[in-house]
Amino acid sequence: MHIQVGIIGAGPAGLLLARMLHLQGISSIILESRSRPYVEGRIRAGLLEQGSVDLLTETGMADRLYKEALVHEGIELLFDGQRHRIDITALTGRKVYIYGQQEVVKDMIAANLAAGVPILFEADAYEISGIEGDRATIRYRHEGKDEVLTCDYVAGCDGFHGISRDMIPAHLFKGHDRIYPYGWLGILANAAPTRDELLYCSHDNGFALFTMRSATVSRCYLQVAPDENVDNWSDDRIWSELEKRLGKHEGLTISTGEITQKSVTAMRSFVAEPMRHGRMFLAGDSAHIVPPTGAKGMNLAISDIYVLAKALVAFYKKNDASLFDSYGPTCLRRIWRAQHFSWWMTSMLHNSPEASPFDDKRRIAELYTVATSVAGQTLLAENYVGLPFEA
Ligand code: FAS
Ligand code: PHB
Repeated sequence: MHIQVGIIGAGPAGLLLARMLHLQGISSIILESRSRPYVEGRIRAGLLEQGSVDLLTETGMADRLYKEALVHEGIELLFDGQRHRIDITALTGRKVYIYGQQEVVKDMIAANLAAGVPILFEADAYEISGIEGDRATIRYRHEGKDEVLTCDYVAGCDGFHGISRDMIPAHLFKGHDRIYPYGWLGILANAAPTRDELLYCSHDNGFALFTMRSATVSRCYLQVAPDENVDNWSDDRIWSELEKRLGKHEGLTISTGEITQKSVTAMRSFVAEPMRHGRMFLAGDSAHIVPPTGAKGMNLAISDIYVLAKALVAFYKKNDASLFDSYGPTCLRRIWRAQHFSWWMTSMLHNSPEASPFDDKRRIAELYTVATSVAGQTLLAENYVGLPFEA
């Protein structure tokens, strides 16, 4: 089978690309190694930047989001026994949307399938070849058989553990990595959110984040050791530690409930360069990973695709391949800005076991500097709502 664009991965990156290409009459197919229920049930991100919502709207995939998402205009930083609200919408004119990644993925899969875009689930790509030639070949395993797909271009939307990044020749590849000395224990619980906005808490015991998925479902995170065993954390221990790290603040109490999901995620910053080699493009987590504190992972995947889709459309519609060359540099400008913000939010809010007493004091002073100055609040807010997409 030959197709214009072969997409590996049915996460936010791959699904959005397929949709944007279809809307321009460009053919693609998505190869996804997991089952549809697995992909639609994967609990991950939960916050969408305004730019991401705008793009989902433009591509006709935001109907349910507008009905179900929680629209937020501010967040709170809690530290040193104080609460500081940052009015992100007053400072930037933009909002953020609380809507689980699994819901975004469901909407994207439904839109693509309804339009007849082929998504092969349980189709595991194991080889990409020909990307330096006049057409690429993807070999994959599907329904017990080895299959072959040829395409003009390959979109490596296969996440951090996919195969596409390894197709960049070693002598050209540069990976930039930072591993953090802590991770997050995340829970989903049938419990009313502690507050109707997100609470970012820096406490002597460690960081805690109180967010939500709806008015009845809480999503909370606790800083833990990077290799923490989730089995060490009973529901009671989780609620008690969340209570401690929230601190004693008027009007803030935690309502507990059934914890329906708990997992530990290690933290890293990673950027792969280049993001394009020949006929193959990396997009989303295959090219970069951010610590989740700044809620940038899924949003960066979406902004990569905004650039990649424009490049492919320019080629197929105007025979203009110039945006292929600028794809990587254009994405990387925004990626590195998001990497900085994610590192900054993470380092400012988490207690590092590698920090000296001086570092800890300086970190709290940095939180005061940000929280008590309009300039500091604006800097955080501009990055939090998402920097503009570059064409
Ligand atoms: P994805 O990883 O979503 O999708 C890649 C897809 O490719 C997967 O479905 C995979 O099965 C498939 N695939 C891989 N190899 C393949 C092969 N060989 N053949 C076929 N298919 C293949 N981001 C936030 O903003 N906030 C958060 O709180 C947050 N929490 C996270 C928690 C966890 C545990 C993880 C892993 C990530 C989290 N992220 C978070 C980041 C996450 O949301 C990603 O940024 C987002 O999923 C990126 O989307 P994609 O690039 O599409 O990659
Ligand atoms: C989430 O909803 O998972 C989330 C929200 C905001 C963050 C991090 C994670 O800063």
